[in-house]
Amino acid sequence: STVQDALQALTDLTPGRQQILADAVAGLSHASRQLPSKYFYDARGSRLFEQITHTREYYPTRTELALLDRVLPEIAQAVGPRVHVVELGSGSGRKTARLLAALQDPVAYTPIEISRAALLSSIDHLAPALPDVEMLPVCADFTRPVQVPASERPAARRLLFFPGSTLGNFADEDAIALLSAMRQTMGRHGLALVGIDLHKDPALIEAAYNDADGVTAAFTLNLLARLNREVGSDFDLDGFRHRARYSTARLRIETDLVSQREQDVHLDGRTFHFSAGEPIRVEYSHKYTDASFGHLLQQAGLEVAASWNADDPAYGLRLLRP
Ligand code: AVI
Repeated sequence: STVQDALQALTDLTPGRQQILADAVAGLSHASRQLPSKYFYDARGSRLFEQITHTREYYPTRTELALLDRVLPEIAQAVGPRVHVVELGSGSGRKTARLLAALQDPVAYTPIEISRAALLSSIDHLAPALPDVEMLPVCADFTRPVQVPASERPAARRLLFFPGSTLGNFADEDAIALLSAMRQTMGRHGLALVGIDLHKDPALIEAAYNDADGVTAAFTLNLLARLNREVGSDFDLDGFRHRARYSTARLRIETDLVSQREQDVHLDGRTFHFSAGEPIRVEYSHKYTDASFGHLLQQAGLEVAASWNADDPAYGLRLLRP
């Protein structure tokens, strides 16, 4: 099909060994050690994340799905007919299919995704069910402004879709840069529908990132297994432990891998010395209030056009406009 042809022509922008190595060396050389959470998502990491979304404790995914189902008619009303839906990251397909089915005569769908394989599979899932929606995938880094291909039928406006509270994984500075890039990608008449997890009882939040079966711990530790395999480091997976704590001052889960003893890790001919109890910061998951989210929007030149919340546990969808 023409969609398959278009996909074949796309360059795979998945970060290669050199990029991952450079990021790992830079992060471990920092006084407060860190590794980028985007590297969680290799094949095993993506499977483990999917498993996390089915644990009893991890409420965001099921809460967002239920909220979406409840308010989709209102979203469709607010967005209007003939939109071009642009999704940041290749969605689970589940949320995207529901959104496209609820909208009035959507003209096109563009997933923006850095991995060509993930793009392929999202289109494979969606195209058969939505024959009237033109599929226009783009292989790109969605943290920068993206040129969205024009649809055959003219679109009334673009609707960017960024569910899952993935925004929360970005530090505030990076979240502002991403929201600014989204403002450019959506255009003057565009909108964005963003899912955000909200501040609530810290015990509930911490439980979601410390599930009793240890799926989240396995997910976090998989980062070290991936680095060992792909860039040749020698992290001892029993030498580090998952720790996720909620900071009520900064409204975010801070996830660390904590060295269980004094030890050396080797990477690219360098030695990284760890003391007992020394953490590597591997992830943030921000939980917003109206004030903290409003602050990001203001810095990015966006405002809230409409807002929907689930109450228990609290979770939000925000329709944004420039
Ligand atoms: C993908 N992202 C929104 C998840 C979150 O909740 O921050 C990733 C995750 N990390 C641990 N559990 C889930």
